[in-house]
Amino acid sequence: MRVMILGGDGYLGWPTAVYFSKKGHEVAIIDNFAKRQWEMENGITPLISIQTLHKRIKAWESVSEKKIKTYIADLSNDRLVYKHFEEFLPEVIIHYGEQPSAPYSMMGIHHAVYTQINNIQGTLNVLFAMNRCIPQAHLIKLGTMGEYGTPDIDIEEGFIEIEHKGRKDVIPFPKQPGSFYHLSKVHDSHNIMFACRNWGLRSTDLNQGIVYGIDTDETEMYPDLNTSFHYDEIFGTALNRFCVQAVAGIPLTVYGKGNQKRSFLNIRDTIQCVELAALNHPKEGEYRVFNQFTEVFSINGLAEQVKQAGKKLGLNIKIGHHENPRIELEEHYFNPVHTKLTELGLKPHKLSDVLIDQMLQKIMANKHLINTETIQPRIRWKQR
Ligand code: USQ
Repeated sequence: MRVMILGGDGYLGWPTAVYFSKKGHEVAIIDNFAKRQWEMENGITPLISIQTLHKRIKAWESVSEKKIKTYIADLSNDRLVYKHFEEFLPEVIIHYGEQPSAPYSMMGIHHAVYTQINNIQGTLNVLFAMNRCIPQAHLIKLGTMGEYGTPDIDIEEGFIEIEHKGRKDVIPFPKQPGSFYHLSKVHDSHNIMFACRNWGLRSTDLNQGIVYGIDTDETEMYPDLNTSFHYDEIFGTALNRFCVQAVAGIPLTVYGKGNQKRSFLNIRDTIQCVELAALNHPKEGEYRVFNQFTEVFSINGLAEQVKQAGKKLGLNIKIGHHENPRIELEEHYFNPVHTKLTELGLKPHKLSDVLIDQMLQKIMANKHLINTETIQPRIRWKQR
């Protein structure tokens, strides 16, 4: 297949690109290096520094003898999106090319507006360019489980059957997201669903949970193939942060009561899920939603697992309790359905002591690189 990865320089985009390349697909990356700019703006870096995209592609070529094409382009530039789609003619587009952080979007008016314009405009340009140049292609779009929020009923996989005043219909599951970032994904979902209905495009919206992990089989092949692993308050996700805090000797930053429940998956399973979606494409005009995660944990449960795994390595880990910088329910019902990827053959890499142990060991080997100043939460959801 010809596979184009939007945001192919990022935490998930890069390992996806090398995986599909290893599998023999023709791969191209589009990226504008915005993530590297957001890092510089905020004085943060990944734990282990990553090479330039060009160097990483060269390194990949030398270990695999496979080529990856690169297009340097901002998705907000519609003419470039059309041009690159016309040239590469992708059969599958995997779209990670968005601002991915909830805290970043909550820093203030400029970051909220930027996140929504960047994400929504980029996706709209992708949809228009698909319609013009490659209407048969399959758009695999990274959405988020956070689109649903935490309602007091089971979360269905994209759609719910409703009976109202004696009539029934199947409609999109209600969305109650918890940040301007998560809202941008909701708006994307509506735009994609409309484009499928209106123009006959085909798309899979992957409502992904919180990803953890440092390596995949391919990034482990050579040091220059590292992906960008963050632990700061902006781009670091809960488990990745807790593992770095454990090694740095900082009490784990559990926000509020810590009884918030969220869905999680290993970075290796992100790639597995995206591959399953790519190999099983939707029909013309079909918009489908997969809830992409493998397990549910409470934040306290996660912190406790890190503490127990760290104990075996001789780490004396404390669990701290912070006033919650976010506005979110800290005790709630949470039971999301996730059967569609399992039906397609997903074999989860579940979280275990062994896995946390591997993460802790890699972080311990790079302990000297931890910048402890970027860990404590400063961005508040409440603006006044
Ligand atoms: N949390 C803590 N302590 C921390 C960091 C987070 O208690 O140090 C808590 C938060 O309050 C929240 C939960 O952990 O309740 C998750 O926070 P997170 O920062 O790990 O994840 P989130 O902001 O929800 O966003 C991440 C990704 C985003 C993706 C989303 C999936 O950054 O791109 O869309 O996970 S989901 O959460 O399912 O919407």
